[in-house]
Amino acid sequence: MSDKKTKMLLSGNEAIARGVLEAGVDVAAAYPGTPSTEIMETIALFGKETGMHAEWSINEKIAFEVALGAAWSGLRSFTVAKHVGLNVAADPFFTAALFGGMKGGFVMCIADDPSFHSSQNEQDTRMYALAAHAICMEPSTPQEALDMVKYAYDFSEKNESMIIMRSTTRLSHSRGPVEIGEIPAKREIKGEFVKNPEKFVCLPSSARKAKPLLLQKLDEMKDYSCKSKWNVVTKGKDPLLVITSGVSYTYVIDAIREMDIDPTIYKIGFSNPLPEAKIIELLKANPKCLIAEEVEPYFELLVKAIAAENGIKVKIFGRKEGAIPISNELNPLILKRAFAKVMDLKLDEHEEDLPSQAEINSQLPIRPPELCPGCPHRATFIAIKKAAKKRQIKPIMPGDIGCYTLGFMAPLSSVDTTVSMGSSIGIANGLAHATNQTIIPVIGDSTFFHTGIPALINAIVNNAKFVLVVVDNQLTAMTGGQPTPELGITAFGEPAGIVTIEQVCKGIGIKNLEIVDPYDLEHTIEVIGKALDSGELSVIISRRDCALEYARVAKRAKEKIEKYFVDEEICIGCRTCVRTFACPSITFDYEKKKAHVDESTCIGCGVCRIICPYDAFTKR
Ligand SMILES: Cc1ncc(C[n+]2csc(CCOP(=O)(O)OP(=O)(O)O)c2C)c(N)n1
Ligand code: SF4
Ligand code: SF4
Repeated sequence: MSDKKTKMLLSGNEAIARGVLEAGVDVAAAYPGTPSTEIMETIALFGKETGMHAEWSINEKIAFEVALGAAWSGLRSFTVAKHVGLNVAADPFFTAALFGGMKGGFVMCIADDPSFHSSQNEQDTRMYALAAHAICMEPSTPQEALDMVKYAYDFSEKNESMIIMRSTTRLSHSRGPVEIGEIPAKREIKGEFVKNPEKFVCLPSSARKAKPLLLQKLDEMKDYSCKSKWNVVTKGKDPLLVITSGVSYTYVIDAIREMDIDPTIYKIGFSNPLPEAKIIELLKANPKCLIAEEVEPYFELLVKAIAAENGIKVKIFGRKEGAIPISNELNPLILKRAFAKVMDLKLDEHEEDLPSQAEINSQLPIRPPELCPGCPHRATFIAIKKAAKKRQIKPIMPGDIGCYTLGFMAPLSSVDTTVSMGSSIGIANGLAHATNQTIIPVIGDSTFFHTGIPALINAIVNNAKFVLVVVDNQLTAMTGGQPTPELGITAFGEPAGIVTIEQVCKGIGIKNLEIVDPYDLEHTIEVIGKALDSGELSVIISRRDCALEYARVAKRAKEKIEKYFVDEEICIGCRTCVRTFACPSITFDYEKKKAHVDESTCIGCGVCRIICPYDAFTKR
């Protein structure tokens, strides 16, 4: 990125990162999660030159607290997470919103994921803002994202409040032209924490005083919200008001252009507190109101309440009412259909009949995600299955969130539950007490550090017995390979302290602890078997680099990877490799009745050699 005032094509995430850098943020902390990850990655790429501190924290709660500590020390601070990350940070978030006291601006960016593109749920961060009485802003375009972030820092400092910057997948990941500004020159970080127990020791007695002050502040901000440049009315001639925000606004614009209609549009950048007086004025001037928003009917519920409280006779349409589907993200066609319904218009026939996204998806060939060729997780799952089968055990395997979640798919069929990060071990605790079944929770290394450790301690102190398998590929693979505590590398790529999983396990008193290499399948099966036989709480760290990362590193170093191939003289066509193991590099030629290895994707892990009962796989 250059410092000159010039236009660049930036994604929403890059624009938010650029806004953070231009705002002169001194401390930024995050835990990765799609669709937000690139924000911190971009800050880490360019932030070092500014003298700022940027870090991948162990989880979102800690990232939030790192930023809060900095803001309370008078520094501009930033934290970012995906929507479910706010659940992890919710405890300090609610209290920080109540007490404020941010002398340095504090912006928390949360990226929601309408349509569940890469998430287990579709929660709406504006609901959190409402519940915590926190200020929430929503940009619509990458340009607005950059400008709004910079503005938010001034606003945060003026009010000593935290600002939520809400993005969604489409804004985060789509690109647009952005006029960029200057990034402040390199500087020393020099904040100072000034003691103020009334403000920073958040006790019931001070909370009781803080709450009415916060509510009053938010109430006063409603007027400000009415005048804010981020809440924009575009007057139209048609007797319809559209209230919208974020990326939905851009779909509204597309839809009205294509339909040649002219409603009044109220684009809201301040989602909390709402510009109530302006909404009342606009509702009174229009007989109908369509609300276009993602994800929940947040505006719809509040606007309906405002209309009812003020006795305004206006028909309000939206997601709850049914003009717009209640779930999944919007697009211009969904809005055209909504406009047609609300304004009693006819769409072109083909638009009336166009299949929905769900209908289109059901017509497409299914391309489920799968573990990469040579992924060590596959070998670990196979080892668990083989060890259990030998003992005629059908274990229950609470899983977790990471690449290894894909272990739920056939033929591995090895993940029985997935809820939230860290919950494999938590649920294993419950299952261990509730059943007589054999419990084998499986968790990734990043997830172990994120929220797995307390649940493992819980097992020790409550006598829960299970065999925990930590699939340790030495990075956070699912979100693109961010470092874990075992790597000893900061977000800037500088050397840092190391914490290993075995250190943690030994430290908390795990007695049965083993480290295995899943590519050494036979040894791994043996070790898992012994742990199962012991009936004790055991931890097995199954450690081997992520295969994708291994291939990347080898490519960069111009190292040749030795591939495997199938010796057709030996292969008898039993299909054990494709049926039970399913490495995507292995296919089966039904004419020849022989297995085949795609050498372009094979990473030479050699596990297929052990799987094949006839030893048909061999090195090229
Ligand atoms: C609370 C929360 N934060 C972030 C994410 C995004 N995310 C999904 S899996 C994952 C970590 C995966 O790393 P690891 O456990 O090491 O497994 P791997 O993908 O490397 O196999 C992250 C950060 C999430 N789903 N939930
Ligand atoms: S990215 Fe790494 S951990 Fe994830 S599936 Fe591929 S090889 Fe396995
Ligand atoms: S060696 Fe075998 S199991 Fe490993 S990637 Fe190649 S084909 Fe797949």
